[in-house]
Amino acid sequence: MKLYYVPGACSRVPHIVLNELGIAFESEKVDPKNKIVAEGDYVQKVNAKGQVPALKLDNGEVLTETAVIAQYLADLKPELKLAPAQGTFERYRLMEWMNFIATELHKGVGPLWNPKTPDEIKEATKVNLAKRFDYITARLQGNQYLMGNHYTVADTYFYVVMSWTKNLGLDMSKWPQLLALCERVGQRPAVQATLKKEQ
Ligand SMILES: N[C@@H](CCC(=O)N[C@@H](CS)C(=O)NCC(=O)O)C(=O)O
Repeated sequence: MKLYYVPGACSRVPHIVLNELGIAFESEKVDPKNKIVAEGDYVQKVNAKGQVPALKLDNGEVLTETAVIAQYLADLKPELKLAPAQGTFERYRLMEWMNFIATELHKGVGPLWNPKTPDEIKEATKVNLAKRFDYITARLQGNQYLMGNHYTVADTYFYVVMSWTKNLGLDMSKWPQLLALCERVGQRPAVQATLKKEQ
């Protein structure tokens, strides 16, 4: 199994999950500019979407989409409970979080990355994000993690997206519970190992 990643990008999510599993895997850094990898052109040979993450399985299949790869990996070692068992209602709760993070947060911060985004759009984006942060804060009340008191891949995804907020000029001091969650996740050995590798 091989993970294609860009340091600090959303591909850090499956990278952390792979380290959580403690299984052997290969990884290759993709240069976001030329997108050339060992096989040749990344877009032609690995992921036609041109994005990371991509996970190449031992049978040659390539899986994409952060939320899906993270769950695929979690299911390889169900005993770690990084995702509730498939078919349970709790699994749909996890999928609800994964979809929310992917669409509202991961893609929600998108306009802030683009230097050409007009200031009023940036401000509207920040107002929208603030509503999402308020919502998550309310959901977190009394809980250590998004799914309750057990760490799951939703927390991994949330942690990675939140790690971009500083660079995006988002002041997170209004949401101390979210910062505390990120702090908790950041202390995990698998996260530390991933940060070291991606440096
Ligand atoms: N829908 C994809 C989006 C992946 C994505 O946005 N990847 C970014 C890095 S965080 C990327 O590769 N951007 C470079 C590009 O789009 O060319 C997912 O959820 O995995």
